[in-house]
Amino acid sequence: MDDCIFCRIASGEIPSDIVLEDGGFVAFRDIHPKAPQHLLVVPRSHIGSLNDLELWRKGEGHLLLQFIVRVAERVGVKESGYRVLTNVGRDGGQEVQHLHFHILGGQDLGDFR
Ligand code: DGP
Repeated sequence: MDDCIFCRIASGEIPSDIVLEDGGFVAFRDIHPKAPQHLLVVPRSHIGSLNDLELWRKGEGHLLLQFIVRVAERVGVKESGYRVLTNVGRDGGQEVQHLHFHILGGQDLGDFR
């Protein structure tokens, strides 16, 4: 989608601090980090949110989870621990309408949300 900021980041049209990418997914640093390590993982293809799961190919969710673990390893939080979350819709506080998963770590997150 031309006007989707995360599509444009995933395609490389807009520069970002990419830490890992493959054919399906891209991980880059959040512009407003809420933890020492704060990454966003997005699918390259435009999917609005977790609610649009019907757009996923079979097995893509598993690939996504594997990718998230690889990102955690890449930024050095795999063993110390991290949090993965996705915001959905208005009440979930979703600001960008392209499915993305936050990976937060690098400190004791406690009950941080
Ligand atoms: P959410 O509330 O889950 O939709 O969070 C969107 C996140 O995306 C928010 O933490 C800030 C981040 N963000 C928004 N625009 C950009 C951008 O242009 N570049 C980067 N790196 N992050 C962005």
